[in-house]
Amino acid sequence: MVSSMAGDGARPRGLGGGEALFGDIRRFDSIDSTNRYLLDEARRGAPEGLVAVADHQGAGRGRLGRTWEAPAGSSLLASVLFRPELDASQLHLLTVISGLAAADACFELSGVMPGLKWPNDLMVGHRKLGGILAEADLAPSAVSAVVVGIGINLSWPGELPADLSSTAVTLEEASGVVVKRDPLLDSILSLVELRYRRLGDPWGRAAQATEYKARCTTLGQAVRIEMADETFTGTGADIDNEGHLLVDVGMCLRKVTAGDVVHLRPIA
Ligand code: BT5
Repeated sequence: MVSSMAGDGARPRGLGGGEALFGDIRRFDSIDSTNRYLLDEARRGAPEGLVAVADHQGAGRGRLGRTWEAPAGSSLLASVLFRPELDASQLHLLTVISGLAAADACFELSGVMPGLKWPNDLMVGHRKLGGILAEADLAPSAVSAVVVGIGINLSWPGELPADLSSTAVTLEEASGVVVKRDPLLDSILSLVELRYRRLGDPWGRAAQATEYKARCTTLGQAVRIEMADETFTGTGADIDNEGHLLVDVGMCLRKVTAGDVVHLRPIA
């Protein structure tokens, strides 16, 4: 159910006083998935910049068919629609800039700066604070739309579910600060807009990837890479200009464009 919509003259102002790119925000009390909603809207022709945010998702999605769990009102659950002029090989940069923006916004409002674990996690220590899910709607010859969903745990009403209690964390637990969803969303949207505009030229793309590289906690770590058809180990070595991970496997660097990364702790 849509509980309210911006767009009737109440659109937020963007950078430099212009109209904000992400000014049309659709708010839901409950929905299956904000990513699913925006992908459907994109197929119906919705313009770039549409945002969906929900108090609760009945079928919140993670990557690879996994689920994102969050009690009603506990989290930021939001998605944004991009229609990027990027090659398919550059699309991971949308996850990169969203992670950088989300981490900066968490720091601004709570004082805690989450770490960025490749490819899509916001971490506090070894526990997951948030995750990013980019899903593309590919037209025959080009990328027509990419929806980037962001889930961040703010304050849970009770105990974390048993399956998450050792792996997840909330921003309140990490910082002692109760961060409200809407100011966090506003901050993320304006920071993502700034970064997204910089993706339009090669220098801007390289600069974003370089910043991500400087902040990515996967580099220098012993890692296990889990892909659909293969698992291997190595050391996180570098991030290329498209935001992909390069893993040192001894004889060479292997590029990883998609997959799960497990940070292996050294054996004491
Ligand atoms: C992600 O997937 O981390 C992407 C999460 C994206 C969620 C947002 S919410 C708004 C938008 N709409 C959607 O439907 N989704 C997006 P992945 O890397 O595959 O991680 C998923 C795994 O994280 C699960 O299998 C659990 O182990 C764990 N997990 C689930 N809920 C969690 C939570 N609230 N906090 C921490 N970990 C969680």
